[in-house]
Amino acid sequence: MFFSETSGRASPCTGWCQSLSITPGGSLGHNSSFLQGPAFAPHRIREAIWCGSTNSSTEEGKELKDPRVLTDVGDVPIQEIRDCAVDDDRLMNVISESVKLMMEEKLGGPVDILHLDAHPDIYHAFEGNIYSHASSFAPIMEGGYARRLLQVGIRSITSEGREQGKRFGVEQYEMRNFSRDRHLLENLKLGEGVKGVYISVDVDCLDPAIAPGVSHIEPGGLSFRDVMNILHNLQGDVVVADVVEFNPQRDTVDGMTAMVAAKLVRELTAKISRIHGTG
Ligand SMILES: [Mn+2]
Repeated sequence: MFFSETSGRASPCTGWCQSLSITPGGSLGHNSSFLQGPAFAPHRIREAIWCGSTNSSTEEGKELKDPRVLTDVGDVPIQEIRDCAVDDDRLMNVISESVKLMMEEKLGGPVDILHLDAHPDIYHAFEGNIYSHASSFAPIMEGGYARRLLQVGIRSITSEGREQGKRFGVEQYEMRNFSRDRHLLENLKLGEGVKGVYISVDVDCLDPAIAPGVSHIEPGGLSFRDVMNILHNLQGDVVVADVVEFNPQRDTVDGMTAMVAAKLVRELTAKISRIHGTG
């Protein structure tokens, strides 16, 4: 699932099914605190996934053209529904119910969440907005939907972000300590005893030199290979994933960040699929 806007992440039931990776996009810009360009992301990511400059095999040898690995079910028409004057509370229900239809069997209990982001997105209500993209993880933790929340790539965090992290027992791994934490993060084992693992990737976890097409440019981030190592080596039953905050309006003319976001979707889809790769 690639949501352009992190508000979509606040639903505890969003995600891909496991053996069949369903990939709905969602476009929602109005809860963004700065720019709204991410609303255009799903279309650009789709184009980049199937771009002729690369092939349809993932790094570990899974074939994306196999519908058991990737099935694209289109977008949830979030912005269109909002244009009909549907308010945010009801919008959240639309998102939740749409995804519940697709993955009912995977609901009904907490997960472990691996969250890659420059920001902890855990304000109670950023600028008074509980649906702000900077507040996604507060309702998840308040609602008990996550047993563990690991935040990786953090390098823009306020005292409130740290306090909220302590309050909810969040494991916050800050970039300034990444060389110390690298071994641990590249050998994670999560999801045992709960419903599985939810991976949420904000594209700005990456260094902006690699992925400049984001609204909140924050130097000093992860390399693409750092992220791949963390994801490929993760041991656990990954049941849900999202890729958020790619802003095509800030991308390079050759669409570098679109390719980065697309590769994240490709590799995450493969991680969820139970089909064995050839790599
Ligand atoms: Mn972020």
